[in-house]
Amino acid sequence: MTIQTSQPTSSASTHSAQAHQTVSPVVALGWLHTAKFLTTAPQLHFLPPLQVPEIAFVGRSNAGKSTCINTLTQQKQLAFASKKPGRTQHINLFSLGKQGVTDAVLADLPGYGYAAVPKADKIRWQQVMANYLVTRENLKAIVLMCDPRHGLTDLDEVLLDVVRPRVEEGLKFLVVLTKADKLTRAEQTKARSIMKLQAGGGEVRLFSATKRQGIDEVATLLWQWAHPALPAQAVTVPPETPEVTIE
Ligand SMILES: Nc1nc2c(ncn2[C@@H]2O[C@H](COP(=O)(O)OP(=O)(O)OP(=O)(O)O)[C@@H](O)[C@H]2O)c(=O)[nH]1
Ligand SMILES: [Mg+2]
Repeated sequence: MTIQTSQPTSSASTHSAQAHQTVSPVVALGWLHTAKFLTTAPQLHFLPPLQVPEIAFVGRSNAGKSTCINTLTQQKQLAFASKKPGRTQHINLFSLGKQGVTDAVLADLPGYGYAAVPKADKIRWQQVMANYLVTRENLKAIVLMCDPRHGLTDLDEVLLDVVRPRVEEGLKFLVVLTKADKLTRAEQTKARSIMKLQAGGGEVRLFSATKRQGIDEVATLLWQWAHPALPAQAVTVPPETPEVTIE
């Protein structure tokens, strides 16, 4: 007679539960609210090399990047937001993590496309940003802020081309349609569908800092990207179920 011993909970099944774990917006926002200023750099080589996941906010000048960071982190002046385009001129890093242990970083990048910036400065900045997006090793996700009243600009398209190879290799990508409060419900739905087609498989979310729309959704997504489930190779394969033979 062959008796199958009772199966212990295998680590493989634990892992598959983790891979689909969801997080409540309360946890995701609690994590974002721990944000602290870390450092600022005018150029890529001044940025410290980091091991933790980095999430970069990019987009045209005045799109609402700094405001979005302040809203998600619930801090009025963490990132410099301003009516005057071109307010952010450095790469600013903010650390995140409970109990003082940094487990991710947000990066606020200067916007592009502001007409009043001298051409030489524009070109210099485009090079800094392209370099950052292509070579920053711990870059885990890009959040492209886009005002749906303008849609993707030529420079947004250039950025998409620059990051496409990394997105194909697994870099996470989210288009945040900002200032959704300026659109009617129908316009919001339409803008979202159009962007979904243009985002090349990336995520799309509507967002409004003034109406506090989309905050939970964006926070949850960023938390999940910064806290991925264990990679498959970290899972120990359970021993085969032993068989006990009784003569
Ligand atoms: N109505 C509305 N206005 C917003 C929203 N988010 C940002 N703004 C306004 O848009 C302007 C630009 O916001 P910023 O956050 O400074 O934009 P930015 O993308 O960081 O700009 P740069 O630093 O120049 O690249 C400010 O006047 C904000 O108050 C929003 O959700 N709704
Ligand atoms: Mg800014």
